[in-house]
Amino acid sequence: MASEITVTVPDLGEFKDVEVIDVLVKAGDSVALETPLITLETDKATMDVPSTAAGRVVALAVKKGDRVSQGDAVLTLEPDAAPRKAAKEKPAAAAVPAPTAKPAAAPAAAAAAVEVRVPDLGDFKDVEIIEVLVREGDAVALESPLITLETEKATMDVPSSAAGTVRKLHVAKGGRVSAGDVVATVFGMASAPAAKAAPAQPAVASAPPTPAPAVVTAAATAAAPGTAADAGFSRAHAGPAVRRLARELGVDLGRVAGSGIKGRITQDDVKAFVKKALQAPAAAAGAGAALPRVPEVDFAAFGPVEVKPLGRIQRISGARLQAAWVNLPHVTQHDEADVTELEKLRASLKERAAGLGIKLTPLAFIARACVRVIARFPNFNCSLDAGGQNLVYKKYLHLGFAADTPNGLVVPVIRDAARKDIYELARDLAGLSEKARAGKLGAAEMQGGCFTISSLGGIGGTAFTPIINAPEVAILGVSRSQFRPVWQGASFEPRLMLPLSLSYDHRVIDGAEAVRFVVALAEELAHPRALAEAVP
Ligand code: CAO
Repeated sequence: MASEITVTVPDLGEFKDVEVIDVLVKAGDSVALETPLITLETDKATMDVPSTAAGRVVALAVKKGDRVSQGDAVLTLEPDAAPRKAAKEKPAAAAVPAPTAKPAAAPAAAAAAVEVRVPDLGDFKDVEIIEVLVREGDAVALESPLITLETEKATMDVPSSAAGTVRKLHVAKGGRVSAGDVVATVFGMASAPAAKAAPAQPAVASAPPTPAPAVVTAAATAAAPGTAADAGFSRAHAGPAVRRLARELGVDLGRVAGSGIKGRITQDDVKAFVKKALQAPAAAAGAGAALPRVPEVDFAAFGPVEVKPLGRIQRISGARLQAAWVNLPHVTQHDEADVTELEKLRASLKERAAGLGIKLTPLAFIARACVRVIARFPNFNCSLDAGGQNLVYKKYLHLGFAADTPNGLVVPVIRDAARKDIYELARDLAGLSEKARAGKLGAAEMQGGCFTISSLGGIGGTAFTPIINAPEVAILGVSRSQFRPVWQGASFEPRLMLPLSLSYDHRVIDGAEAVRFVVALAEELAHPRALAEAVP
């Protein structure tokens, strides 16, 4: 039996007495060369101490909360019967993550500025960077993931080919890269074989990036650029090993509560999150639960096909629509408003409005009616907070409206809609939809919405079930008005009837409240004089 070896803390640069914030193995565990054993945290960085040999852990010399310095024992290991060369050569030396690595500390490596490049990506070029995991000044260990790439087929991390400090980042989130592009300049220790083979080449060129499991791909896609989930993962207070585990299990770290020091997320937290998600019923588990998949079909087996990629807007809005559809218990309440008088009023005001360069469509009146009714039903202008335990009531009312554009569906937002009369609303509706169709809407013009109107009335339809623009709690769908015979107490009369479809989040709004809202809205539209009044 091979004799036991002690794995020690490597050169930590200027750091001493560094806190052990996570112990990643226990006695009896089998570990491979480079398996992270413990995680250390300085005030500047988090780093894993990897195993210097493959074998079985005999005893741990540290526990969570201890403080360690270079040379301190981490654990004793019974090496595998045929230990790898590296373990034999430096049985007690620890590999690596040194925030300011010193050349003398590791004989197999040389201190230098190492350009970490994108490795061979097979057939892929111009691949999108969906996450940047480090910042300039961060300490990274060898193999620490630096960025995450996403092709149509998989997500993959580009690992660091050196341990040291990130001196310069050459890429940004949303950018595109191909094999050989420089990702970062890391000052520290390049891995010896790579440095020898081709100093200017990516040290990981021979090691293809690790595609993440399919579930991670799905999660990454759902977290469209700039969404909360995506930002949550990047900002989560967690070390590289925990991030790796979360990515492997498809866990959005933004949703995991950290039990470690200063709220840091540990491996146990990630495991507990997964366990809870598996135990909870699918509906309650939210994003943690896997949805049954739609069967994959080889369409080409049945006839000729043409494949076109989804557009950017479709990809982003598709993911958001699906998130709202699966996370919010939607109910749609249908009703009709008698808009005969409203149409007469609109016809009488249309010309004057046209003189001011304003196209007075029914939507401006509907928007004004919504504003007036929302003022009486404040639940329609609130949102659940991220934890789902509190309602956030907004003291402002920005009104979104769905606009159909050649590139897909967008939702521009009319600021402070409650302060605007029908002419100002009509002007905003026309201006924003024109900008939307030209693809010129700024991000700020699509943010902060409180309630959305989706009007298909200009096209047709009798009713539909609009999807709530979460985290808003309700959306009004409008279909085409039509003259119909309506019983007026003594006879049928032709009345212009406007179909309304209100979808609401049943966690926040009760059915009775929803129908009261729609009835009040229909009343407003049926007696339109007040809608056309000036707004104080
Ligand atoms: N019933 C009958 N006619 C209606 C109507 C209704 N409910 N709503 C609008 N119209 C009429 C208008 O009066 C106008 O007719 P005139 O030119 O004779 O006055 C015509 O239909 C076209 O209106 P519009 O579309 O130019 O203007 P709008 O203010 O009604 O709508 C906008 C603007 C941006 C909402 C609309 O153009 C649009 O993009 N709608 C699609 C929204 C959408 O895709 N929703 C689905 C989201 S979920 O996939």
